[in-house]
Amino acid sequence: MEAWFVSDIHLKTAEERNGQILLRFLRSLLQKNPQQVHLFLLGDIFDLWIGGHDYFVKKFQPLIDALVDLKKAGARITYIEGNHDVHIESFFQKKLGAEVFVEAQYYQLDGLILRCEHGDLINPDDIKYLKYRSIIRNPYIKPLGNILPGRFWDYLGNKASKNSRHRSAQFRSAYEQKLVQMIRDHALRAYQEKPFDIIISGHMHVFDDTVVRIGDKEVRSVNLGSWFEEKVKIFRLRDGQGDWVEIG
Ligand SMILES: [Mn+2]
Repeated sequence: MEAWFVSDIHLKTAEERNGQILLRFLRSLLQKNPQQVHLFLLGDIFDLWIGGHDYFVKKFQPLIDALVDLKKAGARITYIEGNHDVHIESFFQKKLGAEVFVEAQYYQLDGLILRCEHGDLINPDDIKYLKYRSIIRNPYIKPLGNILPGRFWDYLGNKASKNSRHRSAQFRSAYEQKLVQMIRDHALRAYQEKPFDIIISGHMHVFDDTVVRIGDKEVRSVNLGSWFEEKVKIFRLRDGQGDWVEIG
């Protein structure tokens, strides 16, 4: 089994650098043995995707085609929504056949227990975001995702992501160590909820791969960082071993 973990690409178009890197990566998975591939999309793959609009499907068509091919060839695709890809199941689950979730999920992979999540609950101090999350996750808001036109969400999302990027860039440079600590503290908290061997998250845009000691147990805590780097690297679990693969 070969599992790949991708998050926080924040694609605005299929044509930009990271869109092309993702496309080449998806095609490379197709060249392997797709029936042995489990692709985890752990949120914020797109800078904005709301609801089941054709608008977004068309906007990212080459990538969608590659995902469809991969699924048809027998790969398993799990998509955990981020805060920029919201209420996506009407396309990704019903049409593409991926498994779509919002909250953390547990998997057994080559004898390891794995916890995967987007990571937007890692920072308990981000009160503003937690409020926003409770609004966009409200079941009464959900239908709007399909009613209001894609262009409207695109406009709103571009405005929102500009603000949040500005904030988070400042936040990051001053508090990167604090973010890393939050990721590790979260691993501890999550372990108390339900034990695992590896926890994999994104959202924080800080790469972190460390061993956290919990009592006499050692668990691996991985944050996937983002694709806003000169070199893109993807976390892979193959035959129970985790490593980072640089792709271009
Ligand atoms: Mn996020």
